[in-house]
Amino acid sequence: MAEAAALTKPEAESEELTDGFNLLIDAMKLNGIETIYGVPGIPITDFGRMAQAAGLRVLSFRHEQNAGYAAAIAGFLTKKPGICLTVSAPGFLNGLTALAHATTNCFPMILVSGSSEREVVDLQQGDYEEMDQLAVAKTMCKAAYRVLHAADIGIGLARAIRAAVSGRPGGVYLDLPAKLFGQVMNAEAGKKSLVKVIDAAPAQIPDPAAVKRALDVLKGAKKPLIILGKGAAYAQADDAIKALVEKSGVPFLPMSMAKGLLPDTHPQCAGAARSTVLKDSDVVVMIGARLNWLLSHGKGRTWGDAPKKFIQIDIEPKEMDSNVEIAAPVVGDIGSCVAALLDGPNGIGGGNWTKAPSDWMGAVSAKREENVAKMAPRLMNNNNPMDYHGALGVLRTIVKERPDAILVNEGANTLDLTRGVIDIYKPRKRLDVGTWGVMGIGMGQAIAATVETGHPVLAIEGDSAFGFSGMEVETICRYNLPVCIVVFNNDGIYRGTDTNKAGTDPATTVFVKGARYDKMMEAFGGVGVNATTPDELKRAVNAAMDSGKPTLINAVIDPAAGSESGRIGNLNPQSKLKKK
Ligand code: OXT
Ligand code: ADP
Ligand code: MG
Repeated sequence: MAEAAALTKPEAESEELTDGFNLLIDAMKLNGIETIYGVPGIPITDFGRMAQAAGLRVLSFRHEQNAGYAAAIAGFLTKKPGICLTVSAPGFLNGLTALAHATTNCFPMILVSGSSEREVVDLQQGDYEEMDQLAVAKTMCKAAYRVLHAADIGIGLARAIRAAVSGRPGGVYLDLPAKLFGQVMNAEAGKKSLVKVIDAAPAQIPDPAAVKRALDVLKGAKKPLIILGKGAAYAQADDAIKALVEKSGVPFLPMSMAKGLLPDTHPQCAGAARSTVLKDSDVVVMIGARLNWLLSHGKGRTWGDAPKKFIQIDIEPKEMDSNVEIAAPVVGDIGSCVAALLDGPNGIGGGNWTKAPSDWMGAVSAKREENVAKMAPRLMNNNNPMDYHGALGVLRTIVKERPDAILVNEGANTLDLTRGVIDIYKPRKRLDVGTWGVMGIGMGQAIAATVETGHPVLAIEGDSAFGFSGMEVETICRYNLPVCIVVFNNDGIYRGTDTNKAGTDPATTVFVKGARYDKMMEAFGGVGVNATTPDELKRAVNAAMDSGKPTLINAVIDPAAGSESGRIGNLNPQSKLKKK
């Protein structure tokens, strides 16, 4: 048998032995992995038990997809790969969406899955949960590896870690066939086979010529703009980015998960003047953001007719010119690139640098104040049933008073309006649906956010969005985590008012009317509250954030208040034929 060759035969009865289970645990500990998110079962049940006994934190979820989203966001928050552990075929497939999501969002994550035996899988002889998982995973991640011999576990994990965090971060798959776990070998040889990954994500210093080119382009700008993306939040170069923004005097636009890198209330923040700055700017500095659909691919109506030059800072050279010409590509890690742009007398931090024209910043501020003033009265409304703005008005104050809490957010209207209304004050405090706009990240992100940072979480969830991971309220209660979930319950997807004109089934976008999501939390010993007014909502959220008890508040929202797909209704294809 193939795996027999991998065994180092014990030389004497007294010889100290180790096995695949222990080698994997030792390799993880050696590389500073502290937490595993997963679902137990064949063939990794004992591994979970043993890892827990060895001091790793092993958090068991109710579904692998949620464990995977937890691992992915743990990677974003810590710059270390988040680990998701699953069983073979169905468990592996359940984790795969999260692996692809991690790769798409540039979050480092390793999906570790047990698998069936190679000999049986390759001959398709019908093993328990038989599937060629490595082949399936390859298209969904940055790298995929399989380990067949216990002596290779150290190398396998080292390769997975380095692949996940170096260069552009992403998802990695590690395939571990069942028999690997039980393989024994000499303990000393096993110890020697382990690899500590040195400098897993080496600094990537930009070419000085590229830095000079970028400075020259920026110097010529009359209406410059800095766009901060979640890559900038990931990079944890917070002080350098703040210095770049403030010393340049350039307005900045944070993408959703980059909110808080500098506070949304910062005088240079252009979040509330988005359309204006995209349209009117002449030079745009992209820092860890891609010109994908979220930025209308850098062209078209959103960007106006005036010619624009782009400076782009990114660790991935292939990102340059992906949608439009990049006049000044700066390839490297954000910390090094921003430091280089600030450096020296001619750099942005130097004595020879002239700040951006103040009339431009003035025009941006005026637009911003106009939009903020327009929104203000809507946030104070006390409508019953509540609308989104009335509910968000009170939540906005609660977040302001608790800037260390982490906000998790998903839905359509619930997502888009929360993003606009709730100011974020510190880096990496807003987590959401990311590049794919995926529903279901909510509970996984909430759990990992508090586990990884120790801070409480406020999760603002559309009722549909919450449904994708709602069973994890049991997980939140089981581990007694300080998570307050507010479900914006408008009886459906976008709105609760659709009707089916053809039959007796409900319309495709509506749910049970008057559902009580708070009862789900009560079922597992947490606190459930039904809130019908902004006052009730405020009281319940404050109590939850003060107590740290797992809480779910069913916030009753007017079913007619939302719009189709929130703010991205324009992306919905519609039939030009007469509707039936
Ligand atoms: O400058 P202008 O004048 O233009 O104004 C802008 C800002 O300047 C201004 N602004 C402000 N004004 C005042 N004060 C402040 N503080 C302020 N801040 C900003 O406001 C406007 C708007 O600003 P914004 O938001 O920055 O700009 P804009 O133009 O919207 O930005 C464009 C985008 C594209 C960057 C932005 O919209 C964005 O990031 N969008 C992300 C959208 C997204 O990802 N949506 C999620 C997917 S929708 C859909 O696919 C859904 N599904 C299908 C599905 C999915 N997704 N996944 C899976 C696995 N299966 C199925 C489903 C099932 S959503 C969904 C469920 C929905 O139902 P729920 O019940 O959960 O939710 P409800 O809708 O609530 O019912
Ligand atoms: P957003 O959705 O916020 O616009 P994206 O996910 O589209 O952000 O873009 C993030 C970008 O950041 C990716 O192109 C990725 O390569 C880049 N990135 C991630 N980490 C780093 C880093 N440490 N240094 C430089 N670029 C990075
Ligand atoms: Mg809804």
